[in-house]
Amino acid sequence: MPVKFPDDFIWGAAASSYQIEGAFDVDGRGTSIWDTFSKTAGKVKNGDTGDVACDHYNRYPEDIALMKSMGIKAYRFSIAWPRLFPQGDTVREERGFDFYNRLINALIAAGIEPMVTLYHWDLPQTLEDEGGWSNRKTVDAFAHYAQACAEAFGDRVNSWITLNEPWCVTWLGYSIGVHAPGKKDYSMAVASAHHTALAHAAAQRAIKSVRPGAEVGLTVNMTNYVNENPEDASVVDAANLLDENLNRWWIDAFSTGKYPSKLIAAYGKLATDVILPGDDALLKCEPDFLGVNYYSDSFIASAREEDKPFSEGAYLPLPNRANTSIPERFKGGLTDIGWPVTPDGLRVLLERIHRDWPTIKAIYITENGCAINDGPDSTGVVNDSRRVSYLRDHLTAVGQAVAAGVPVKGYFGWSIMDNFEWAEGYEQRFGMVYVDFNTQERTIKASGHEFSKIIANGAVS
Ligand code: IFM
Repeated sequence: MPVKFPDDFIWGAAASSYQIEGAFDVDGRGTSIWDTFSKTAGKVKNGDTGDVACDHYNRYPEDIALMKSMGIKAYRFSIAWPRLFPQGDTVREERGFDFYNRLINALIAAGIEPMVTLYHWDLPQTLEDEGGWSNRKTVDAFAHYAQACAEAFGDRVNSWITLNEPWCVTWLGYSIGVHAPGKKDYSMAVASAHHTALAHAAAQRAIKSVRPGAEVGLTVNMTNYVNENPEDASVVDAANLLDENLNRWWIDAFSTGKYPSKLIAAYGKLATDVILPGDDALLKCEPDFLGVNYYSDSFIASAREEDKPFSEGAYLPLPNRANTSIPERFKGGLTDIGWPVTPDGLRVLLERIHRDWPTIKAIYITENGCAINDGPDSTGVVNDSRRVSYLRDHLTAVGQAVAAGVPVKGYFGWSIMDNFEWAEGYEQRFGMVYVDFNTQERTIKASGHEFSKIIANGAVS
């Protein structure tokens, strides 16, 4: 049976500034934490950087034409904060504003709706030098930047995402240290978890103060923690704590003004030191939508003394431990980055969001995709058949959730094109369009053609 989508369903593709733009030192752009991190030896595979990336800064007309030819109706991109405010303060760089004006105008001329993410990880280095997201002052700087964007672009951009994946910003950036700024400091991470939640609400208020009709939301990365051993109470506890850490922290914050209580107890003084009286009211806000990034489910087999403590992965305090390895039954079909393929998990997750946070009136899948590193064959065709299946199966899951009454309003495939995959450099390819990083030639992959077909039919058939 074909899975049919509503006529007004938004079909989009996504990317982010540092991952595709390149032009790192052009038109007055300031240095971001990813410039610094990627140029620090040993941080990114093969020493790759985003200096050139997909050269989208110069090639955006070609990229927009490509999206148009694919039938894509909306494009989620991010603004590089240091292009607009190179020092992270209030001093503007007009050439940065000009670039995003050109990009937005070209999208609209092509009939593609722009959806803007304000923070997809390129923090001005000057702000990081003062503690970055662990410093509460960054919240004010972010609100100022958000308001400037709404003033400059809000006559043409209606949909705004404040931050992308604050969990990654916090835990990968400040505790595990595998993303910029590469800190391994648990207290900085807890502070960042709070400040990114405050930043979302502050930016939403700032945007609405100048564009009351704008649609504003937060994008979170989510998973289902599947309990592989449900009779074991310690696994239940571990799964709950992980769920609070990843799935609930930011959504509970804006929905209720409060964080999940077990986690607050576990963080103890680290949390109570940074959560100030009156913050409940500052955290609470009613977003117009939730952005969900989903790639795969996660699994917990055990939570025993001999398991790895979470704090080695450094996102939960000792003495919590868990074996979170991938079950055998998925190992035959991992994506090239090693993530299991669990399409029905997306339906389960969407139904859970609708059940647990009924005040969320609209959901966009702001990212979904897979790293499959197939390249062109001898005829130049990129037959990424595993991504074709991934796309079809995940969209089927979305369609089932919609049919069950979950208010999913749109789907943005990650990514429109292969790009700089953070600490993995250019080795992992998430694109529906293949990029030859030597020549910058673009080739629509089989999955890109499949996506076009699905968009044209409004259905997975
Ligand atoms: O490439 C990233 C993106 O920037 C954020 N979400 C996950 C993607 C794949 O790892």
